[in-house]
Amino acid sequence: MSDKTDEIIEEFKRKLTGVKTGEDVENLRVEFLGRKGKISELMSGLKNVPKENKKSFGQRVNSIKNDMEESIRTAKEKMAAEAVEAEIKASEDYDVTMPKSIETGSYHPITLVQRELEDIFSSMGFTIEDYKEVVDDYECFESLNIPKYHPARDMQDTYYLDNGQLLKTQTSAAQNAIMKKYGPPLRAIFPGRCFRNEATDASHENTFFQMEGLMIDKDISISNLIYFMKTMLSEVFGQEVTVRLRPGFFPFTEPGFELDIKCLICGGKGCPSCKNSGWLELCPCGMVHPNVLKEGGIDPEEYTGFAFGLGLTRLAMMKYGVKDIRTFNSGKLQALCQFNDR
Ligand code: FA5
Repeated sequence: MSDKTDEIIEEFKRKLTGVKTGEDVENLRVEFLGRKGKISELMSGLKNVPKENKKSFGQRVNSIKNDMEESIRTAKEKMAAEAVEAEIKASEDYDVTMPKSIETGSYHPITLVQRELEDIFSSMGFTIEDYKEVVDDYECFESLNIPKYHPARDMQDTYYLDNGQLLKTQTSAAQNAIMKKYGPPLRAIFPGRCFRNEATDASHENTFFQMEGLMIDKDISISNLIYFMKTMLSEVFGQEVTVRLRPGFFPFTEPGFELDIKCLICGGKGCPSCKNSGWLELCPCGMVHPNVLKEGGIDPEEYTGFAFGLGLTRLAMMKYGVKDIRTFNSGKLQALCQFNDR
């Protein structure tokens, strides 16, 4: 029996030193420790061993089996570690200076300014609201003190749908719903896409973004409005920008203002982006008309408020120096993908 076991042990050792892969180790395990392996075969000789030697024979075979199992486990671990090391070495050959072959996406410049504004206003306690793009006449006009056949409707050439609804021409269309949702006091901004049947040019699109702001509380005055407008603009541009405030008419404000920004494309000299005026209408605003407050369920004797309708797309033009507003809807990736790292 001793010869036979020594022979098996020698053979196992010899073969173990020759293994090169995990598969070789597994084959070796099956050959010696498998169900029909050499150790099982050895164990089956137990029946021919004299009774008094059976115990020591069994112990010896078991000890050989345990040693072999241990050797196989160690060999497997070694192979796995070598595989990881080979992988690490291969990755060290990767050249980080090589040009990236995978193109990554980027945010649209309007999304970038919108997010920046959302951060600025939420830091001042404003909530951010989302609103529909398809609205009805009441939301877009009547609740804003613009009854049917009011001439102010002509300012916004509207896309009507067959069912009488319309594509939102202004983010002000959400004012009434937001007043009813929160009641006073409230501070909210609501960015959104607007649609007007416009003849397009360098500063006019038929599909553009606005961001409405609404603040209602006791004793809100025009100075509050001016403070928020100034803070917003200096944060967005990171520099003082020249603005002018002039009277403006909106049926839903009393009084109403036009806030213009000195054109940052031409520095105020006049160019196609500002229709050669040197100024760009950016953010009309005003104190909320008492009729609009009443329609929103708010008592105008107790509360006042301001609202503004920032031209988000025009703001993006000024911030990023984009000369023609139509670039934003053009789908030209070369133009639109360059603003992410700013
Ligand atoms: C309004 O839409 C009002 N709802 C704004 C408002 C809100 C006033 C709250 C008072 C209180 P207006 O039509 O002027 O106003 O548009 C607001 C801004 O949207 C403009 O100053 C401009 O920056 C932008 N805008 C308007 N029409 C277009 C267009 N066709 N293309 C690009 N931007 C536009």
